[in-house]
Amino acid sequence: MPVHNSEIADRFDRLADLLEIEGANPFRVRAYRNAARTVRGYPRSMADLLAEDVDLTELPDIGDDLAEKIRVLVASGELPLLDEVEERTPPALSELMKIQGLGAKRVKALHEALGIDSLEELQEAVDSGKVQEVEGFGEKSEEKIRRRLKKFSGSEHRTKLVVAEQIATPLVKYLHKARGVKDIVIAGSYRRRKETVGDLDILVTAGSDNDVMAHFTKYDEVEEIASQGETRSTVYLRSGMQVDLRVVPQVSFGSAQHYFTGSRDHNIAVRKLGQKMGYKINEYGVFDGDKRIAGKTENSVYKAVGLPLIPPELRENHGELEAARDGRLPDLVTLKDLRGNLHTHTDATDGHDNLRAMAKAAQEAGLQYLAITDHSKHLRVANGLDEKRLRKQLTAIDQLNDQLSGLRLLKSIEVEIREDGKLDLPDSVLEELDFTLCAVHHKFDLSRKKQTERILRAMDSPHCHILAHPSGRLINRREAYDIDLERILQAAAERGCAVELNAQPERLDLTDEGCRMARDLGVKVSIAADAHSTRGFDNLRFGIDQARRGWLETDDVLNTRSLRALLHFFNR
Ligand code: DGT
Ligand code: CA
Ligand code: CA
Repeated sequence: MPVHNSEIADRFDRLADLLEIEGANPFRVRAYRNAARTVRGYPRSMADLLAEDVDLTELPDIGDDLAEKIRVLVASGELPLLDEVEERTPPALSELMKIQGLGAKRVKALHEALGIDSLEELQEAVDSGKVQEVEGFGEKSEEKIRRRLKKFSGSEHRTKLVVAEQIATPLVKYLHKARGVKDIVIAGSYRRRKETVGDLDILVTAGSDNDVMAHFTKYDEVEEIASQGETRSTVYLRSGMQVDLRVVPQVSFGSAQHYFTGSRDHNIAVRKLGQKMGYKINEYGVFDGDKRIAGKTENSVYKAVGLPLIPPELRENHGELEAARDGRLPDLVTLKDLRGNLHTHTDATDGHDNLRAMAKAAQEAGLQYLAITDHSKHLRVANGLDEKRLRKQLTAIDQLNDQLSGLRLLKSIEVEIREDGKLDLPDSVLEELDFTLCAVHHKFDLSRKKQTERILRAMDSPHCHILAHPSGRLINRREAYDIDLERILQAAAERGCAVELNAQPERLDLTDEGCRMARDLGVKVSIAADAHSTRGFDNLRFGIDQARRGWLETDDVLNTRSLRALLHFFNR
């Protein structure tokens, strides 16, 4: 039974949590967390790589010891060190650490003072006001924990799209082997390319003599069969993911796709439109009385209600029906439209590969320009560049540009925005760059007012061309810092500053709504891989998904421009 990347990553994260509670060496803790991140985000499964004899130490953050642990995990499903550490830690403490802001120390303090061992007990303690009486906690921190507990219970069971893909892809491949299968579509939020999905909704068409359901429930990864019927079954996989599978008749395939892609609100709005025309619309078809007038294709469903096909990413009932009716549907940006990438790290800071390797990978990804944006000096953990090291890199870029054809390297830096809004490097060196990418990586807990002003001040600098990952959130892991995004985007529009849609699948920052706000305010968006290795350019497709959910067209996206037009934009 193959072990999923997400399972391996979860074990490493858990090990890191437990070690942290024990007060282990922080570098050791961080090593496991970094490894977890690498494995979780990796586009291919560790099991496949090992089967192909790939040396895992070539992956970022994976040394000999971790490579060996992964090998044992894949071979046996065991991580013996984790078992050892589990045995000596009080149970359920690591569960508590998933509440943001409750690090190992505070979990330990709550455990020792109140005997809290579980989320339920923590909730009770918060409800009865006991937490604020513990030394080191107060009314404010109790309130914070209360809010986070609430959020936590909501986000816990949603899976990041990239992880859902890793789970869905082999399943679909397996389903294709069932007898009599014709088409397979993953519908639901997955098809709408939402940043997280609650469960997978799979639709299959098949001949009458098929064994789809029996085949499905026999899948290796199935942990529990919640229900099994002739046309519908629900299972839970070992990853925890729920999968609903339906076998639908060919004549209804379009209607089923439409219905199960959702969203629910979009469906209801389409059904109302149909009702006005005297039609009944459901997952089996569009009916005029008893007569089925559409349903074989999705196109036929929309056509029946007088609309063009609406792309799945827009189906949230956020104005897409009106836009379709008025012929104003956006011509959504596609991956092919991207000509370059404006956020890249090399091994000069926290990237894994050198300048030349990154350039080569960008060429292979079909890009025409690539901006090198290593970190600046304030970010010591990432070995940020000071003026001297940056200048050295600029010379290296000049030299490499002389040798390259078809790709132009752009000089830039991901410069830290300090707490007071000043940029982390002097103007004299920023002036030498093609453009500057500005970012917040510390002091996340400023008040909304202060945080917003900090960023506005940074944007006052003539050197702030793009604001990187504007909210700082990490999906399911770290909340956005508190900012007035609308005000920031308005200021960006006034100053001709662009904002980034960071395409790392755990960031996707701007959100879909943020993209739409940027578009409405006329702010250009840079869809950026934030590549930390040669494989990082694959992130761009997740950025495109999110951008499409945010209604972005080619012209709204900065890095669809030709090099010339791009440089012109930076010379505003
Ligand atoms: P998720 O799984 O929470 O990420 O979100 P969805 O959109 O995949 O929702 P899910 O799995 O509950 O249902 C899949 C689709 O089925 C949903 O997008 C629309 C359709 N659907 C489910 N329940 C209803 C309903 O009560 N009315 C209508 N019209 N459609 C529904
Ligand atoms: Ca779903
Ligand atoms: Ca479902």
